[in-house]
Amino acid sequence: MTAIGQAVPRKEDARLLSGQGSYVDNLTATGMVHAVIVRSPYAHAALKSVDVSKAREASGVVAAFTGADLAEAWPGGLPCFWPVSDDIAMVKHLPLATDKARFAGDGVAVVIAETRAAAKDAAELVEVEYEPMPAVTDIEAAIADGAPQLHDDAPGNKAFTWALVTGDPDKVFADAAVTVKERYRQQRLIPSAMEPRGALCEVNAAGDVTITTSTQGPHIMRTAYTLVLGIPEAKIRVIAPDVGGGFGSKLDVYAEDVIVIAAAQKLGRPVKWIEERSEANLATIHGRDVIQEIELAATEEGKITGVRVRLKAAMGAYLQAVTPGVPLLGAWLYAGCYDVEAYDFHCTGVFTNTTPTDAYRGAGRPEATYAIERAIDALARKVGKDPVEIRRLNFIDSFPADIASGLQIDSGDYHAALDKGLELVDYDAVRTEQATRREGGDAKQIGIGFSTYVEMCGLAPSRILGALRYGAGGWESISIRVLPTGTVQVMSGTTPHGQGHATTFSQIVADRLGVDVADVEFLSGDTAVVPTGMDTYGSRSLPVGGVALFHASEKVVAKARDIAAHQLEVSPDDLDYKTGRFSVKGSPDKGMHVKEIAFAAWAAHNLPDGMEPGLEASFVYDPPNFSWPAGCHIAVVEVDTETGDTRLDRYVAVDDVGNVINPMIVDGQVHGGIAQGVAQALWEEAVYDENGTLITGSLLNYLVPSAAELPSFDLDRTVTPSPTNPLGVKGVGETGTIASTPAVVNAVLDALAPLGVTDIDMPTTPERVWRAIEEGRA
Ligand code: MCN
Repeated sequence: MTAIGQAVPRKEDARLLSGQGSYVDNLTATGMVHAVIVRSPYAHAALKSVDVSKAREASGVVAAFTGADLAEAWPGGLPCFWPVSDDIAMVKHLPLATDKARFAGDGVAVVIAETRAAAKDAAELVEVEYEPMPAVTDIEAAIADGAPQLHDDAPGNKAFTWALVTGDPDKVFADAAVTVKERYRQQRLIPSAMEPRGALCEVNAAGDVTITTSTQGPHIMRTAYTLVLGIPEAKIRVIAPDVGGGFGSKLDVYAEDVIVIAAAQKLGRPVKWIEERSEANLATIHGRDVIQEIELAATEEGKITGVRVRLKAAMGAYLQAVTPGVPLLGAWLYAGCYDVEAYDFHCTGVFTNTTPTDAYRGAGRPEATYAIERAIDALARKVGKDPVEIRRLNFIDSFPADIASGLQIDSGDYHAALDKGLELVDYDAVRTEQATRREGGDAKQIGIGFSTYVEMCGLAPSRILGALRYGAGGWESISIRVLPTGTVQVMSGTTPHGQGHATTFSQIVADRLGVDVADVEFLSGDTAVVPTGMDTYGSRSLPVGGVALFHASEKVVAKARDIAAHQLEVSPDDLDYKTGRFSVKGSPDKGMHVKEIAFAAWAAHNLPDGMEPGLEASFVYDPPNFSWPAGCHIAVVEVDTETGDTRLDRYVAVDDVGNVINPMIVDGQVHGGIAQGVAQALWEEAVYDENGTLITGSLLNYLVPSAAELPSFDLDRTVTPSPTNPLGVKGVGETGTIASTPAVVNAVLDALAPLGVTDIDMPTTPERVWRAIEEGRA
């Protein structure tokens, strides 16, 4: 039985589910002290003075530092790796502010004490003289005349402009029989990983720095810490222990990590910082916060010919690691899975007095998918077509497909996914039930909404990243070593934070080398064990790292073939290979298993002349293209038209992620993704008051759904293997989040259609639904 494609139970679960995980806050070190950050309560305020002298004298306090005290440690401040355009304002971002605070939560001092409680108490004694300034949290207000200015070197709060234009959009729009123009607001979201961030830094007498941090990117962090703090890369070890979720938010180079390193260097003692939940809401990056204008040009029947998009994207107060690049990750997808001639995308990045934004699950692609999937429904209404019919009319249906925005989709079958979705949801029955309720004038109306999405993941071909000015490559590196007894070590550059890599990567090796999944040891997340890698984001681990693993396995098989041929005294070409065993062609009983070959390679008693002992190989894989998952998501909602209360009744998802390594893990990824996308549609929203204070500062007022709020999902798949990699796989980590949000909002609007409602902002809270109904009736 081949290991690939099996629902192998997750190897990591016995340990994690029995509470034996080891997260940063479980760790301790001899002589360890605790850091607490003093944060600005003001969204915008000049720092007249920061006085830590009283805090320094408090009981249990070891040290207290202002930004000025540590300024020499980080001369250039925190990095942004994605200067997307010539006009970008690469504003300085210091780990501890010295001139002014630019968002509520900006750090201004750090207090370090023997216990966390003592540090927290002493933090209250830090005296900061703030001169509050007017703050601006709204994107359009920030670029209006007379708005408060965040940075001297970003006039008008403009961070950058960026455009992608193909074909002749002006002509296409001038010639269009029909156009629709819509405006959407992507609300601000808080990533809310189960484990908040945390870091523990130890520095030994030789100046070697070991930082254990809750990160998705230990390798990127090591390079970043070198760039920020000037410590040679060879003297920094970064360990990502068990990491309790990230959703993109743990990919950043955060102030607190840099602060604990600088403090540990100064004090010669291990320093730990653990984020509280309310701090996580304030100081870990936020997602989305974009205003979208989308215009479609179409024929009378509704065949789309052109797409025009104008985006205004909030950066927040500073540029974090890839903040300006997030809109670009969606820039190619505003025509969705539809065949169009002309494309016109413009984006403006805007600074506001808010927590910096950055990549949050889907990063740019949920925004694009939301805009096109809502706009195509608007077009369907205008030309009088059913949402299913209009999608079919516009689907790209020949692959590989060169799309209007300039890239190439590897493979797909969009009709097949839609067909399956319609069957699963029983479309006709839902429409019949809807008609009955509408005719009966029921208070509770139902709506059905579609999202036929395509996304680009598996980040990314390095030369495309280079063309887009991203600061790093998109390759992935992996090594495998077959130990003398035949167990296999995998040293992976990508590191999991909930995705089950230990299991799926073991399946890939087990399949190629004919060993048990249990015989594979998966190592990752420690730069001393795995020195190179590009880490985990953009649903890349399988389509980039997993493919590197496949190629490394092939190298091992090739070497094993040479050893087997030598020992069996035949030519390598005279050997057949099947799941771990070489056999002599025509004499199947005569053969050797990879396990025996591993021992022979280790003992090295009888190897071909000049061959290196050992059975191991490395591979660095740079993908030739993104991978392009697609599918059809369908939501059925029930809306109480008297109260505005909306309930998600049913959810059908048919995804195509190419070949699947582990269907259970893939389903789990889709489940989590859908939950997050539905949450954006129905519940989650980060809200600031007019002074820039975050009102949704805790989980009491920021509604992250639990299983109880969600129905059981009906999942299915279609499979069009990716032709660009030998495993035929595409990523799955973000598909659910990318697809689900517009399906739900389209369903809400479908339910309200007879009441004259054609637009609603997210989240579609009962109040918003009720108001939309009132306005529709007016
Ligand atoms: N897989 C598979 N067959 C496929 C595709 C994937 O078996 N055709 C498996 C992979 O081998 C891997 C998992 O599914 O075990 C996810 O793979 P992939 O799509 O490559 O995504 P990554 O591992 O690179 O994970 C990143 C992705 C992103 S970008 C976010 S955000 C996200 C996500 O994963 N954050 C998560 N899923 C998350 N899941 C958890 N529990 N926590 C998070 O923070």
